[in-house]
Amino acid sequence: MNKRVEKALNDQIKKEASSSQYYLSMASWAESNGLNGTAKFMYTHSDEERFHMLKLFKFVNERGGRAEVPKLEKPPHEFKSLNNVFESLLEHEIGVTVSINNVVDICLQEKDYTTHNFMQWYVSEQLEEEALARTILDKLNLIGTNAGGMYMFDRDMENSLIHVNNENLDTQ
Ligand code: OFO
Repeated sequence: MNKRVEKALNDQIKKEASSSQYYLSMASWAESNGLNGTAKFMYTHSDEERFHMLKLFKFVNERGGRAEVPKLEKPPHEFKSLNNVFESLLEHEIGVTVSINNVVDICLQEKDYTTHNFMQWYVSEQLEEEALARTILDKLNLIGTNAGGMYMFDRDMENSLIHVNNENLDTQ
C-alpha cells in the first residue's frame, strides 16, 4: 500500500476511535443528568464510530498495509447543556468531514483509486451524520428551555433516527 495513503488512513483510524470515545463521554454526561434517551443515542453513536474505525482498520491490513492501534486523548467530560452537547457533536463531525475529504484528496494525488473508491462510503456517511446533527439541533432550538419539550425530546431520542450499520465489516 502507498505509504502516504497508509499514513492518512491510520490518522483517520485515530479520528474515528476518538469520535467513539467522545460520544461515549457524551453518553455518560447524558445518563448522569437523567437524559436516558439521549444517552442511548450516544451509546449507539459511539458504537457506530467504532465500526467506522474497524472498517478502516481491516481495509488497511487487507491491502497490505499495517493498521495501528492509536493512543487517544481523554475527551471532554463536562457539557454546559444538551444544546452544547449537540453543538459539540456537529462541530466535531464537520472536522471529521474535512479530514475524510483530505484522505480522498491524498488518494487522488497518489492515484490510489481503490482506496478512493472505498472512501466514498465515508463521504456519504459524513453527509448523513452532519444532516442528522443539524436536524437535532433545529429541534432543540425550537424547544428552547421548555421542560416538557425537553422531556419529549429525550423520549424521542430513545427511538432515535440513527441506525448502526455494524453488521457488515466488508471492506469491498
Ligand atoms: Fe465516523 O463519522 Fe462521525 O465522526
